Amino acid sequence: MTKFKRYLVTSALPYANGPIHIGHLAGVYVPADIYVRYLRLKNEDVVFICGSDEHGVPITLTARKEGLTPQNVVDRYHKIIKKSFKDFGISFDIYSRTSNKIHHETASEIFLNLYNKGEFIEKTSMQYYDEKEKQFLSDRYIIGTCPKCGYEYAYGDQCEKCGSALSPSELINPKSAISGNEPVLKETKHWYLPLDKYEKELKKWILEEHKEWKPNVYGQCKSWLDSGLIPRAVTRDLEWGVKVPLKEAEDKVLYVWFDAPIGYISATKELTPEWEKYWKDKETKMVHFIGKDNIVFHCIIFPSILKHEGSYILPENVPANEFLNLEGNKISTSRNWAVWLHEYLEEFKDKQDVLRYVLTANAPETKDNDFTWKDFQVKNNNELVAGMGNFVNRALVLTHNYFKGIVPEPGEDTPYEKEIREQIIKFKNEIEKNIENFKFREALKDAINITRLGNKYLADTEPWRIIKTDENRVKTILYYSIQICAISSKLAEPFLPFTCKKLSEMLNLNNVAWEDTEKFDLISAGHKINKAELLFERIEDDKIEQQLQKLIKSKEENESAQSFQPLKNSVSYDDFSKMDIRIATIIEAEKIPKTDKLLKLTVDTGIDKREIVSGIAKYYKPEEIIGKQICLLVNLEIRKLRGVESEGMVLMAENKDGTLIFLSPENLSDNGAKIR
Ligand code: B3M
Ligand code: ZN
Repeated sequence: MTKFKRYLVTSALPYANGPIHIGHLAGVYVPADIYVRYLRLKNEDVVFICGSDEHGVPITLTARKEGLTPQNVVDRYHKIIKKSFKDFGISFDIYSRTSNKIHHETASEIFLNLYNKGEFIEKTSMQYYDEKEKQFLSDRYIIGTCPKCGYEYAYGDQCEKCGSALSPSELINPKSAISGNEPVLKETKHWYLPLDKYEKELKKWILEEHKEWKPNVYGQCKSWLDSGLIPRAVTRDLEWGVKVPLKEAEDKVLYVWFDAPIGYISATKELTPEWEKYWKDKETKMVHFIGKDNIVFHCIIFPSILKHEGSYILPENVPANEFLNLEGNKISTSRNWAVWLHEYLEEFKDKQDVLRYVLTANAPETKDNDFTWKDFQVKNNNELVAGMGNFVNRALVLTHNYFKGIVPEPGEDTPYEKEIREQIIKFKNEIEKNIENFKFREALKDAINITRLGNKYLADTEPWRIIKTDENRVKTILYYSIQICAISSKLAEPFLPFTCKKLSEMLNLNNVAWEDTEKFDLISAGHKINKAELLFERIEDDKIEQQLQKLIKSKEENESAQSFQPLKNSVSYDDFSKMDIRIATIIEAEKIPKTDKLLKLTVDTGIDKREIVSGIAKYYKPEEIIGKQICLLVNLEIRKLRGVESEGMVLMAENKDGTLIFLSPENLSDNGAKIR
């Protein structure tokens, strides 16, 4: 297999903005761990790199919502994530984090190398700015109406409802996600990676030299490249992140997707002083394990950074998986529709391998797939307990019962035993081929077929029926059965590391190498095995029902919470008393041209008559609201909306389904009456 001297395996750095869930595991971390464990068993020189991705706007929004600093947020989740990976057996050589010093130094250095080589385009442009918060608004910091589908809470970089990629300038009625104010446009300078300039070399590198990449990865890269690449800003007007190492850019940071992949490099530096042989030597095979939403960053942007920095190698493969859904719905952190790893480890103690098995057997390797708790139970009970578990238990118990736990001297081989020897070699070769081609579902099938073969062998030869009449034959059968257990404890190890460790202990077996399995006879006659224990236990319906109820409850909670924005931070009475809210009467109403959302109202406030623009056109017809008494915030700064100077804000109640209704006094009141 080895065409390379060593391996550098990275797996996507999870955002330290929430815990790990089964979608992350199935998409990225279980396949990566299988691959690395296999390489180690083949005595390859491999480093397995990961860490927390701790920059980016979502983290700062979480911090703001919870009244914390971004560092508080990333400290909390870095700890949870790192522990849950360790407890689940994801065997990173290092799990680092991008808020640490070595990463800031490494990312700044690479930025400066590119800057000094003149790679960046420097461009000044007008960007949205929140004058109240004194902050530029990028990505998730700005919300507005999606120009494509009309969704009112689209972000500056993406509409979550229709999935369109947006830029802030496309939003209708843009508002700051921080203050709610309408932003102004302000000049700012950023540095752009000239991806358009790199398009030709990327086409050659990917489309010609890496036709072997998985179709879903190759296809996505091809469509990106065919649609033409444009320069991409690699700096942001934000505070939280790696500071741009340029005098003129003190108030800017590196775009999170510029710095995050460099986190692989900084983590390797932390791991070993020999980091450069992994990152700069052509005899290293670099493989990135990621989810499909990260393909462009790992196949187009990061390789461009590495190539044009000039001293790094490029990835040999990027075997991205598709997405795993949960009970037929998309997994969602914000809607708490997920199976969280740290909770699974609590509720299914010592069942790490059951989840590893199910997530590998159902891995979304070529298309999205679904996880259901019923299937989890069936796979555990029918494939692990009744399959591998049952065979191992019978082989060891019968050896104890008939030969006091001493592996017997085998008699003559029959064609059956010859067939078993040949079959095992085939399984081993298939497992190796499939792992090396990132086909872990296929590889797992053959790993489990080893003990399936053992179960059939016992069922066909029935040693318990002939022990009285042909003990010699039983010696051969149990000798072979113990060898099959020993081989399984090695060839299934990349997939089921906890189970295989337990099985090796039961067999009183150690220092078996992967290649030894070719010899078949791993355990000699006379060897004493230890006590037989169950490798797996059944999972009963009530346990599964509990999990389903938990999901239903979280769905109900989110349905109600979903439509209500989370409570805002508390305000002082002084702050509140600054607002002047009065009863007013609508005396005229009309639609504003070119928008189906806004009405222009003329209202009588008891003090004056004024014009107000209000986003209620979807809920009220102009003619039906003349004469209506409303609550009006009269001392809001004047805002120009669609050419109309709006002198105040009509207070509306927003229902669960998003509809808006007026707040009107229960009896006719004086115009100008103060709301207190
Ligand atoms: N933090 C994970 C995500 O997009 C992102 C990966 C970074 S890998 C350098 O969910
Ligand atoms: Zn949309």
